[in-house]
Amino acid sequence: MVKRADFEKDFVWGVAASAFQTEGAVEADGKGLSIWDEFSRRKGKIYKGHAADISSDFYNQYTRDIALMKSMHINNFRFSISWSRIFPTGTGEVNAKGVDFYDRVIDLCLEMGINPWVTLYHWDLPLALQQKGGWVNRDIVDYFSDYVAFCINHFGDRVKQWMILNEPMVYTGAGYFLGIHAPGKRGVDNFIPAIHHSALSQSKGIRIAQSLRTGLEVGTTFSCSAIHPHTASQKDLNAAKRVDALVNRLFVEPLNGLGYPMQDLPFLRKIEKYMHPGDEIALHAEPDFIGIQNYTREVVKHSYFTPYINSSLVNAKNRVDEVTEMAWEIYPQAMHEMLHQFSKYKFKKLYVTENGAAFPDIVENGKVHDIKRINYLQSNIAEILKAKKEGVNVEGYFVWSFTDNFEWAEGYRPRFGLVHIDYESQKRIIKASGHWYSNFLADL
Ligand code: IFM
Repeated sequence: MVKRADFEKDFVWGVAASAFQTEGAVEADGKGLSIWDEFSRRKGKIYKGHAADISSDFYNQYTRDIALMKSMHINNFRFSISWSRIFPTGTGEVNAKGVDFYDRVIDLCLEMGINPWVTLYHWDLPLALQQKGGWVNRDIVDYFSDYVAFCINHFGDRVKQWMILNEPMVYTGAGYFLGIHAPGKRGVDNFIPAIHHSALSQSKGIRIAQSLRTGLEVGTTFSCSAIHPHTASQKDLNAAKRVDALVNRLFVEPLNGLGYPMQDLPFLRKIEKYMHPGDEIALHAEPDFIGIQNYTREVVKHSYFTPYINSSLVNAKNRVDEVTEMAWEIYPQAMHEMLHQFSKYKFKKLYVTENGAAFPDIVENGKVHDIKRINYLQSNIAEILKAKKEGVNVEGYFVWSFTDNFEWAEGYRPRFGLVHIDYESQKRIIKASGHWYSNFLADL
């Protein structure tokens, strides 16, 4: 069990969520459509055709949810702003009712003594911008910069912690290379420019936020997985190196001034076509923190037939007895490994801005006894403590997620919440893991 003395007094504990996954109300009060609204309505894209139109209804239930959060002693809430609620077509005229919604959420958090941590882009690009090419079109850097500036100017008097992007590797990879996430584009000709324009937007967004106001903590977040070779053969070791470059280094290294990891990933040379003079320098910024988001590890092997990376994953289901609802191995040591790996870049500080697990919930007599989630969270927190004791400058931890929500292409099947949602009635039940986290926070 982790005790207060184990952590510095000011370690940040919180929960995380995102706009598209929780808000519902996808066309309420002047909101414009996002790429996820469009993609999730396409046939065959989402598990059992689940729709996010209502989700956990945070747009209408936020007072209830924030009060519940408070009752659970949670003092830090990470959520995202939906760009198309603020700018329905991505640019131009502001939608006052959308702004008002986030004003109310932020003000209520502050009234309740909950610190709001805001992510500016958690994958729900305004559809109107995708119609102009989305992240493939370099103009996105300017559109995004304007949106960042608006949010910092308007909300920055009250919100002190900002994250520019959420997991750029995931939305560019799944959305612009594999086509399994919005906007459903495929291939390197989409992926490569989407990478470069996201990386530029990330560093420029950080600089804009830092220049518009003092006293903010401005960061950005990265998905990461420990990458281990299947065997000790040189081929598998090289495969692991390539996958690590793609999964863990692609976005953090240009931000850190190291450029793209082209040496370990030769296909990235294609990015040169999209580089303008000065871009190499522009990719570098000095965030006040970086957020790392780790859930598992991957085991990889050499694969002659996989284009670009000549590597493939060894399915966790074929390696271990138990996996989560996402088919991810439960491997808390990955958290420790990733904290050390990312601390090598010497950013000012690290936060674990997401970590959690999806397991099926069984509701019995109005209770959810999710012991597996409790074990998962406790063992991950123990790994963070270990890394911190070893000198890693990690300063906080956010559970993904506060409530169950819409898990992208997986729909509502995986449940990540500390709080169970009955999607029919919108009833909330604090799971055993939620009670455990609440007691843990109360004891600090
Ligand atoms: O639900 C997602 C979140 O949107 C981004 N990080 C991983 C989570 C679990 O898959």
